[in-house]
Amino acid sequence: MSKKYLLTTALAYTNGPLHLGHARSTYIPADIMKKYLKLKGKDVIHIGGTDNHGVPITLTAEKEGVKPEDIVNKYHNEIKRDLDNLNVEFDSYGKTHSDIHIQNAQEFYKKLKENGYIYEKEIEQFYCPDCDKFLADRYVEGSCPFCEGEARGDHCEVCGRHLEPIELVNPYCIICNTTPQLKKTTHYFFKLSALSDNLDNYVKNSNMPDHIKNMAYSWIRELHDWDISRGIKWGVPIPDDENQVMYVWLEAPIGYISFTKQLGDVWKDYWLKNNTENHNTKIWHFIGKDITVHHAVFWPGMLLGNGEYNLPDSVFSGGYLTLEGKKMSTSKKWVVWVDDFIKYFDSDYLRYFLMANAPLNRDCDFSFDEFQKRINTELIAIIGNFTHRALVFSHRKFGAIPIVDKKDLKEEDLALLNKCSETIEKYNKNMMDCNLKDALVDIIHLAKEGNNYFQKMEPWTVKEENRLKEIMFVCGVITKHIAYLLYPFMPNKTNELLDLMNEKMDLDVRGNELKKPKVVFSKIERDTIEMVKEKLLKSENSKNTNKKKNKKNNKNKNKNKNKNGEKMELIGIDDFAKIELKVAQILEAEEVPKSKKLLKLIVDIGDEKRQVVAGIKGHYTPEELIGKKIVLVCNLKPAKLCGVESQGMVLAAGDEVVALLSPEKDLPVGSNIC
Ligand code: B3M
Ligand code: ZN
Repeated sequence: MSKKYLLTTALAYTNGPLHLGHARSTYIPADIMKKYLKLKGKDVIHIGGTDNHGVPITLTAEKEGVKPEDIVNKYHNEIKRDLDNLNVEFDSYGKTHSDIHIQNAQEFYKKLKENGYIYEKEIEQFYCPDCDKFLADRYVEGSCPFCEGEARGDHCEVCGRHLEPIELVNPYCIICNTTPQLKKTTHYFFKLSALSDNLDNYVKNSNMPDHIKNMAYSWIRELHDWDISRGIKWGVPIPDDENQVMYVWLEAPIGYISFTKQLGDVWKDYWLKNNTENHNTKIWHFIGKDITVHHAVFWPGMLLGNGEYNLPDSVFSGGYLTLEGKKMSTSKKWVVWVDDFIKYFDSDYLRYFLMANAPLNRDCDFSFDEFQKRINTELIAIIGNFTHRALVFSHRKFGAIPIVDKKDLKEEDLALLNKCSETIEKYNKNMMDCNLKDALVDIIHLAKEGNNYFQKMEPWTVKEENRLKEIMFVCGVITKHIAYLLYPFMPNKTNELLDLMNEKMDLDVRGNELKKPKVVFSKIERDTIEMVKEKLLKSENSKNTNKKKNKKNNKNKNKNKNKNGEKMELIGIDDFAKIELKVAQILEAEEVPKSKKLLKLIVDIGDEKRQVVAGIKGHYTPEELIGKKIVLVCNLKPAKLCGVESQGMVLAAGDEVVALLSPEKDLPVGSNIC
């Protein structure tokens, strides 16, 4: 059965331009895959665009005093400019704020409704009496119930946990600072929970990498129905309800289909189940790892509920990129924008470095020193060195890559040509598994072999012309292989190389006249790196920006950010001694109503009993907690979480798997920990 590949990249929010993190996690890997498949003669298209709805965009517009459309258009253009500069090619690139998408998303919704997957339900939501409006997630902020850090309605900035607005401690409306009230309103829900068996089955049969499958299974086990409407104006209107728009995460992925539709009728050959019976469509989503659940569970759930479309075959999620060892932060200006970077360096160098640095699914760091080192010691010293020497020597001696009869080649020549075939085999396997770093290593190894061969053959000492021709033929073949295999990663440089060789992008060597060689891979100088660092690394970390001034109740925010890779703030033993830790025993445990994560515990700390609220629901059942000995922070100021008072904090560790800390030996309740 023939295959068609449809690659998509996450639709960037039109809320800012692209930075190196976006480039690394999503756009560069997808483009490499697209170029690779195309070069192999496959039917492949890359679909992308921008995500124009959602509350952050309306907030930016409000802050700047302009219409959301203005923000959208500005950043849509900037994002596309950045992608063009990175050489990321699309077959169709769209906007979610477009007629084709709005219509398509509404049709999709109607079909979900027709199939019985949408229902209405009354919920309680924060409402600001001053602004007279319901506050969608991001319009309310407060403190995180888990770490007390500064948190937005849907997410804690400090510990990174997903939150529901009503879980916030001391919530306030971000427009006017008023404390919001809970008020009843009717929302639309998507019956995701009804699809859990189908989803489980789908994930099992998909080709997602194992780590993604495992994440998906754990989410599927805890599937809730999904609140998919918002009482705001900016977005795709819910059909037949003028007061609500679709939650942005419901409509945005439908954009993958809408933007394929921009290509005309061929869209059906990629998406429609009925049209693709005679071929196999591989839909591959490239995304950043923070949106894995949306692509591996929610979106396939929507497609299953709709029933008309093919489901994704795989999801490739790129890890986070830190900058010089610290978490990137656009608000603190600790970020390198693509547009700034490419003023100083060829985008090919960035593509190379970001893929060579670490496997795609791992987090990794961008540092300018490391960038310079890797480019100079790998790319320049190995690949650049070999290809340059091969071309210079052949040009000087013969004016072309000499063509010889393979029958005459010596054993060492054939061994190296064999290496070429082995490299291609390994490289192809790595590319198809999206092991892009390993594929680059394959190319580096081949270039190393080339260097060794050149060194060993010492062509400059070879007098016999035929033998010299054979050696330079072998070097020419390797150069051609390097250019071809490296092309998806470095389209500019490899095209320059082929231009010097007067060759096409394939594996054959035709012996065409060589152009006068020039250095294709030029070194990055120390001075350049220092100058660029000076210009681009300007954090506002230490400055007290006035942005946060009018926020309430967050006095201690931002202190403990070291979890996220930022520099650890050192404390003295006196600071530590301020924290009173005790062994406590859990006497009672129950769920906190309306909260997805909280359990209410009654614990014994020896001389008194305390009520504490812990974010461990889903990781422990109330029953299994009774009797457990744990560690409690006893002198924390009491706080209300979801309306329930907590007089202390239970210590626990872990993200996906959460474990309570407990003394390793059976100690009496109330024992001090120091
Ligand atoms: N705009 C989030 C992001 O840019 C979101 C992706 C939508 S993909 C359908 O990471
Ligand atoms: Zn308000």
